[in-house]
Amino acid sequence: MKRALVTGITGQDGRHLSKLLVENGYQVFGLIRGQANPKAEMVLEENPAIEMIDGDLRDLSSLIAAVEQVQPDEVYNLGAISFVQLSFKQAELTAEITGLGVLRMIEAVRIVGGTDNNPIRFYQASSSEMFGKVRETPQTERTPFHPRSPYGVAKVFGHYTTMNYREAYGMHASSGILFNHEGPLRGLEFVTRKITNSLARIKLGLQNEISLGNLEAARDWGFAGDYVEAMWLMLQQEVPDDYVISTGEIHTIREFLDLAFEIAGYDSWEPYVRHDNRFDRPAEVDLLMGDATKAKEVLGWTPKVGFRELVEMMYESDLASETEKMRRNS
Ligand code: NAP
Ligand code: G4F
Repeated sequence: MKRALVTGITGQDGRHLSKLLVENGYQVFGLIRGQANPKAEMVLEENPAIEMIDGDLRDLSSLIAAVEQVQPDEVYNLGAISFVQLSFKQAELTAEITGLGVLRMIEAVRIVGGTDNNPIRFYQASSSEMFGKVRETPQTERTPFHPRSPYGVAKVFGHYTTMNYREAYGMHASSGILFNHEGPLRGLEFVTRKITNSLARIKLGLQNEISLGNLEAARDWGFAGDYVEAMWLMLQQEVPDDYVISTGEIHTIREFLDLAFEIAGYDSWEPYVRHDNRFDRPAEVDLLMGDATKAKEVLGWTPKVGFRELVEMMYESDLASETEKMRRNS
């Protein structure tokens, strides 16, 4: 039975990935930070086979202890401050966790090492935010980086650290440069889930409007369940490498609103959406669009869920959960 250690197991991707790994016959260990982290229980309810290990990406000794205890075949480093807007307000903490956290995690893997025949394989959750003010469209593994937020800067550090450990120590370390991926497990702070959840609440008469920032930004949105398969495939390759994971299709926030409100049975979203400059960013990423040709050719990976299906899935899930909450409260 293969053993995997997953940081960020309580996040969107951690929940999808741990499900996939358990289905693939792995024993899964999740790194959990803090005292009595309430999200750990939620993950265990979903997936009782997971074992939780204490550790924090700010604390190298806890990471070494976790790797020593688990003796993993594979480590997936998903833990991060991942919300771009928060990274402007907590830039130092973002550098500490999203940036230096990668160095600590991969250093723990290097120190513990695994056996010569079976070295520990490492996955780093890199991001399309590294492309920022994009130099070309679509973006590939060779597109230069130009990050636009403390989060993007920290991810560039983590990306180059992973590459450096691969080159310097011959480690099996790969980075997935993942474009935005969403789904019902997405945090409510991200724009897609904020829209589908607010829309469900509007439909049920629980809220009147949605406050949003810049509606002109365009993103290449895929389904998180598809993207974690790519993470796993990267670590099954003989040779470690970096891969762009994306759909190649872009939509603006405006287009996301068009489709979501149409699915919910409204003629127009305009009466329900208000601009609030608290959601504008000091520096914006206007457009991200990935070219995942390499992932298709080498990993055999392609996304399965399309844009309409994704928006429908998120809206239907929010409508069901908000209806259930209403029923419980009445
Ligand atoms: P997410 O839902 O925000 O989850 C972040 C996870 O990081 C949570 O489990 C959180 O744990 C953990 N974490 C935060 N600080 C930590 C610390 N000090 N030590 C250990 N763990 C810590 O993020 P996601 O959407 O699943 O994304 C997973 C990874 O992929 C992140 O690195 C993100 O930056 C990257 N990424 C995401 C996307 C995307 O579109 N989703 C695209 C590209 C890259 P707590 O429960 O304790 O808070
Ligand atoms: O949903 P977002 O917050 O995602 P963003 O900034 O693209 O970052 C996500 O994807 C990255 C991959 O490219 C990940 F690395 C990162 O961890 C995260 O998962 O914002 C998307 C767009 C932005 O242009 C933002 O300005 O939506 C715009 N937006 C407009 N109004 C808003 C809002 N974003 C949020 N979160 N909330 C709003 O009210």
